[in-house]
Amino acid sequence: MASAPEPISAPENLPTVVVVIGMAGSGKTTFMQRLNAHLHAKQTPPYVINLDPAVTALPFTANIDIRDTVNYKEVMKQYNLGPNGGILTALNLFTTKFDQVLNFVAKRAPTLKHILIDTPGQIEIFTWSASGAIITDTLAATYPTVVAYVIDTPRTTAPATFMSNMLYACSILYKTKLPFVLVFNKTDVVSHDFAVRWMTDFEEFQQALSNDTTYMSSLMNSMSLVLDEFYSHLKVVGVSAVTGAGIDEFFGAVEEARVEYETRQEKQEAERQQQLTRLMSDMEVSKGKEVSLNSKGRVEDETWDKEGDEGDEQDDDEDEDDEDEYDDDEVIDPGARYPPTLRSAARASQRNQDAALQSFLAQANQSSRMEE
Ligand SMILES: Nc1nc2c(ncn2[C@@H]2O[C@H](COP(=O)(O)OP(=O)(O)O)[C@@H](O)[C@H]2O)c(=O)[nH]1
Ligand SMILES: [Mg+2]
Repeated sequence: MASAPEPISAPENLPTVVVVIGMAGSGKTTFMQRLNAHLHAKQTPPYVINLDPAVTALPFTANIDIRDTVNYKEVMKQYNLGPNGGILTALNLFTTKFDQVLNFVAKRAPTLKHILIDTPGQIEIFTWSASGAIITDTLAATYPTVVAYVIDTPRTTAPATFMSNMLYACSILYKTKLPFVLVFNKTDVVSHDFAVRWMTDFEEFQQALSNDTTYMSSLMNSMSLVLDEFYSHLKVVGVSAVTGAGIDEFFGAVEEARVEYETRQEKQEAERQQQLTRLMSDMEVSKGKEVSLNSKGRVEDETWDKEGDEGDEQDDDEDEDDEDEYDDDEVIDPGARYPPTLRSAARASQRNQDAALQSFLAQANQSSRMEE
């Protein structure tokens, strides 16, 4: 049986994982090659993982290649599947061994700055499969992980294509919940300036839409309002995987995204600690006795007297504010024997009983007077 990954060094020494995702043909693999070459030139070679079982020739050397483990064409034959089913099944089979991949990575992690991951050509095979989620989640549980969403800039110049690409990116952001860098690739063909303008200036996008007279344009009009919020969480860079333009900016954005990941982790850790402290203090308060919780899940009041023989002075004082109708002069508080959450109901019930008793006594008095 495979063993769990070995513990790794301090968090600040952990390498950043960059998961490269994007539509088929957007240039993920070429971009990977460019990143790999760039990091080699900087004397900080990355650890490279290829998760695309259908790529025929990889332009870089991968440390781990899915094709060494599964042959997707064999998978197609064996399970009688088409190409997409074959790729998906190959990825699923590979994921069953992903703990071993994590072990390999963990051994090398102390000497690394980056781990680069190329994903299958067809985006949905990675983003909408259980395997894709398992792979990103297990990596993100240990390493600072960033998604690089690669966009084919020359094919995104039409407002409708731009919008659908952004919606797809948005769905991946919410699915992975990881820091996100939008990479406008192929800027050697078309500059990504138009995209930046559309993302920062709502009116400019509206202007571009006004040339589109189809029924789609009104839908996109409202969608662009929704996406405004999404754009504010993004880091955008324009690159050319072929010429190498913008790669430094890309690594700058990855660093920012790493900081974002760490801040989020610290916040989550602080929340976990807070909950634990609260739990410990609640356990200390109750000492194994039954306690009542308020709507925030906190122990309501540790001093309530379960037996109710003697009402707790201080306790009653505290309750005065929220019991404005209640008569403070009464000697015995009917609510005192109940846990705080039930007190006002108990008091109301007692008041009803008192009123019924009063009216019964009044009637009895009247009838006895009549008899006299
Ligand atoms: N002009 C130009 N072409 C690119 C660039 N990046 C990738 N390509 C081309 O886009 C096509 C698809 O690239 P590939 O990396 O296989 O895309 P993938 O399916 O996302 O992995 C190839 O023909 C690449 O040569 C770029 O920056 N500029
Ligand atoms: Mg590829």
